[in-house]
Amino acid sequence: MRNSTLLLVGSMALVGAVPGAFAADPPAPCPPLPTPEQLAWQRDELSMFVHFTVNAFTDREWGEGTEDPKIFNPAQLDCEQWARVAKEAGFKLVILTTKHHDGFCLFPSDYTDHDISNAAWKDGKGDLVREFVDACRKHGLKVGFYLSPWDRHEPKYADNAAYDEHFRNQLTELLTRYGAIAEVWFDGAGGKGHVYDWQSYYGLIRELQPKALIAICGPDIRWVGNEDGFAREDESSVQTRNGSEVWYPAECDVSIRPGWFWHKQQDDKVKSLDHLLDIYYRSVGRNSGLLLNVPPNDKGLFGDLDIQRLKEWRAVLDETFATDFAAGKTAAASNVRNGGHAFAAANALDGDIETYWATDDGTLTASLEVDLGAPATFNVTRVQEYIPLGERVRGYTIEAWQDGAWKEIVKGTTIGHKKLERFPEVTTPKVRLTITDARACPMIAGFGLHYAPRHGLGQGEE
Ligand code: FUL
Repeated sequence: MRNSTLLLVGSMALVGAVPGAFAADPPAPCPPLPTPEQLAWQRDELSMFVHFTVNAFTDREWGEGTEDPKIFNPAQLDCEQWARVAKEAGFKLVILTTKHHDGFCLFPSDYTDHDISNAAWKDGKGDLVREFVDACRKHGLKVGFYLSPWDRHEPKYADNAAYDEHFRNQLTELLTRYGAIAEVWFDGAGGKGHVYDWQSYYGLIRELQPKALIAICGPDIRWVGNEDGFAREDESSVQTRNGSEVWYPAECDVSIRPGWFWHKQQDDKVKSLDHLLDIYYRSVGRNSGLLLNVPPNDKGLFGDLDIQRLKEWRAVLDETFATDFAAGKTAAASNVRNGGHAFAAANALDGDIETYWATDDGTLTASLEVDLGAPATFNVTRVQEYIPLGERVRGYTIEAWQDGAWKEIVKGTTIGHKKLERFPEVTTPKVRLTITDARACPMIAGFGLHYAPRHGLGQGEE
């Protein structure tokens, strides 16, 4: 009896030590940390922007606010086409301009006549936002709303306080009629000199949709600072706001065409495949979200060339990342937290970003060596940190074993959720990732070696 009790206790301890892994003394958080919504957004990586308003009928980029709502008549509007295209291209969230600077609302608003209920489309009985939301949900996509603070139509815009109330009313309509909204996008353009009561907007959003992220002119997602789709090489989610460090990940917004809105003469000016691949590597591959705009035409449909290009883009990305030469290979590390299995080097190669290789507290530099078994040829590396417990790495290198010595192929600073590097192809049997600088013990959730049939290098400025 005594013996069997001992046996039972012994085996329970063993069971407890194996799969849970992370019960075994994980590193302490390294603040600031992402909220669950920021984390999910970063891991989603891809959002699609849809710019649509009267501009599709007037050939303008910024409507003046004096357009007759009647001109808005996308006779073949098919939000399901947008959603299908977005889904198939790998986007997780779609953000619609529910009101751009011209003030025309794609939803029937009780606070203006400058809206869809005075459009020719569906004799004013339609609600485009509703159709958009339904289509996204049907195809498993999250929904976001752009609502332009700058309003060139609304007479109340001249009076700050009156406009704040008007804007909150419209936000309330959007945030109470259409179910869960993942992101609210506040554009900083235009309206020079106008003072907005941002805090009251944020308060309302937190009250009505506590899980919605507030982007750009908002505290949750940061504008990367250009409209080219390019993040910095050392992009970090750790930023300083009012003297304190906060988690504030970057988003890269860029259009698939020269303009944000559809223009017939730009139908053949859709960005090239190489340009779009370059954008991917310089946004998602630099620890940022990509928000790629695809504007519907005056029929209410995405253009054939835009769709074709997105398909090509997805096909190349799938081909590139479907094969990982490091996956499941033998890994050894110069330091493993507690010396045990829970934080082993192999966790970085298991295809699961919830498991990670970690070092002991205070060990801020360490190497992970991967034996590929046989020489492999690749031209892209992928490194991912386990960001739920903070962003740590501030310097790293990747080396390939060549002619009897280690040769550096990548030297970087930040990693964050994902860092991709491109280079001319390398063939090697062994690779080494070295963390050279970190804010706290590094936690590496993913390390991959890929071969891109093309990766856009050489397009745009590096
Ligand atoms: C800018 C706007 O002025 C453009 O029209 C577009 O909406 C872009 C995303 O943001 O600031």
